[in-house]
Amino acid sequence: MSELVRYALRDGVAVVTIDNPPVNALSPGVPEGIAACVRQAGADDAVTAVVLIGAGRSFIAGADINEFGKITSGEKQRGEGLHPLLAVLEDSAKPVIAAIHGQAFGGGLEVAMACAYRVAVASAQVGQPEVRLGIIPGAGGTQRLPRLVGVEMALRMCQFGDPVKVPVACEAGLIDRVIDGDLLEGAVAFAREVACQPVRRVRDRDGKLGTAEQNAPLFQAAREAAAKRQRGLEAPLAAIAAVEAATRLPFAEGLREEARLFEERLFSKQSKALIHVFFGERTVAKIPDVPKDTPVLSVKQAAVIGAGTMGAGIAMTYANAGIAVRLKDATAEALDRGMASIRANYAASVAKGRFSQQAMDERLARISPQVSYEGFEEADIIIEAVFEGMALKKQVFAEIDAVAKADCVLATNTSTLSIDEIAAATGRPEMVIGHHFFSPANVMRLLEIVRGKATSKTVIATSMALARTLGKIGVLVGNCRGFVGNRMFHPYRREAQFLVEEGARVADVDGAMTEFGLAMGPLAVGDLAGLDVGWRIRKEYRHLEDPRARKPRMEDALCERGRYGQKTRTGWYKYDEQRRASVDPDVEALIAEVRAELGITPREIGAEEIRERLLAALVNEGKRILEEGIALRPVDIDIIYINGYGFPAWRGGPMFHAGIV
Ligand code: T1G
Repeated sequence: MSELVRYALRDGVAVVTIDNPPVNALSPGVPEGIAACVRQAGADDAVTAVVLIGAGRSFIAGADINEFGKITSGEKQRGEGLHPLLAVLEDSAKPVIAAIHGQAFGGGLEVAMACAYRVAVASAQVGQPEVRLGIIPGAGGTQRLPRLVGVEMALRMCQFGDPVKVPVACEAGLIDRVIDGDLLEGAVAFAREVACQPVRRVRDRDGKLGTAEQNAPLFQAAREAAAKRQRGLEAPLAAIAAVEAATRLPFAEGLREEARLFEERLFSKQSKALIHVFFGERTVAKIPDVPKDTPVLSVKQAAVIGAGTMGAGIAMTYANAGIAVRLKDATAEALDRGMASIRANYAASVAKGRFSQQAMDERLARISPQVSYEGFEEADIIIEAVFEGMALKKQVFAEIDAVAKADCVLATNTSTLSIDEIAAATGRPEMVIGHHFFSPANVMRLLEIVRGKATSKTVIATSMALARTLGKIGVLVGNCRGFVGNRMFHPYRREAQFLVEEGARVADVDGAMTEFGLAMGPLAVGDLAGLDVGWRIRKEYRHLEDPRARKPRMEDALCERGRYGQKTRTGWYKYDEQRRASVDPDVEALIAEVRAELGITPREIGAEEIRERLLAALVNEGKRILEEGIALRPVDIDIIYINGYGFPAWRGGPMFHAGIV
């Protein structure tokens, strides 16, 4: 018995409690402790059955992910993994009942499936999320799951990794009973009920495996879905192959095939990258100079100024999180437009079945459109999302400074302007912070939280906690032009223009990056955002530019001809009514003109050079940002690029991909 796993007797039932906070991961000592307790129960005649339960908030969240790095670095051998424990559970003469609350994920579910029975509270979730780490279940999950729930559901669970709620899992045969009331009490009662009944090991149940004819279309469909929705990812295909092995091979051979596929994935670059991202998403919440116990302000009421695309999206974000939000704009017309876009957005979600009409009505009811500052004095946070001009932002901040209560967080959604300059328009710069949402604000997970020189630690801690409440990934960054994401995006998009001016085809520049795994190439992104946005800023800051620095010419030339991108149906590409892009001969002609003007003789430029130069532009700016302390760590930049700019998570982010960790 160890402090990680406790043993107790209750009405002739051995209760084995795993206590490895925070999530009862199967860290070294835990599997061994469980096995020792099950053996102890087996040797005790007074014991008729065993209940396995987690202390704290969860059953078992899976293998200890920290261990994988030690194995792949050669620091430790993988050994037999969980298989010795699974054998003890499965061969126990007395039935072992897994009692599940919170999560039974990965190895946690695999442990539970090696038990004779599984009971759970309705609020718990089960799943095999391994593919999200670039691996697959490695302890029999792909072999036992189809035997319990059938091939189709097992495939879906192993290929996509989504959690399943207990009532659904019970319906499918994965959970034997849903326990109402106290889980331990219910599990002990269930154990006494089944103590003397014969047990059929899951591995011996083949009734749900179906036949090759029945399964062939399922595997075909799974592979097609992987090609469409999981482009570039290797683990889903390995998960499909492992489940397929369960339908073709005897259990022991299927287990060996799973182990082979697991090993391949564990040592893959994609798994290292995805594990880097898993921990990275948690590391970014740790701010060295803002202690974990920094007081956090409560945010029950919000107010947004500006009902444009961003303001409306931000208001939806708060309403979706259950927070009442006032939405102010200067004119009723602007407000009506904003509210109309919110209603249309929600209606589209209801039409797609994302949520019910009632949920839409509840969210809408949380948004109060208005043209005055009425009620702003009650707001716990005010978010400014007006036109991206410093004069207007300063005016708005002076106004809210006059109405907001003392402990109201004053946030600006600016995407490039100085937080310090905006804060100076108020008498309380310590309450001012940047909350840079990414469009569409109600969809994109990233929230760049920009600290000003005077921003207080409480306002930072409140913002980080609020990001979680809003379902966002909050990344704290320093104040400079473009902060982190947009600042890096600038040289990246500039290099894309240089490549075209030197001879690369527009579609090849974008194609090289979509092939790399980005959702969109740099030029298509410019067309989407509007080339005129950058053009206006360049004209405003022309006087600050280094006259010696090489400047791209192409996007100015496009804008001078009114080719702003999708909004004008012409930009780098031309667009049809459905906004489908195609190469535009006029652009080709303009490119030739610009090359001639610049005295450039075009040359062939291949995908490798394109990728190398664009990624170098991104990473070199990232290095400067780290040197200046604008980003805390390389992983913060990776999380920003994955969640705000479509950088493929399975590449780990730009800095990880460049070997900078
Ligand atoms: N191993 C190690 N640490 C883990 C962990 C794990 N499996 N899961 C969470 N943590 C840490 C996390 O880094 C954080 O640390 C703290 O626990 C709280 O986590 C053999 C091979 C369970 C839904 O993929 O999905 O089993 O920041 O902030 O929001 O075939 O954690 O406090 O220092 O996420 O309440 C499969 C991963 C593993 C589940 C809880 N299992 N975890 O969410 O807390 S591979 C997973 C989660 C495997 C088998 C295979 C979530 C959660 P820190 P948290 P949460």
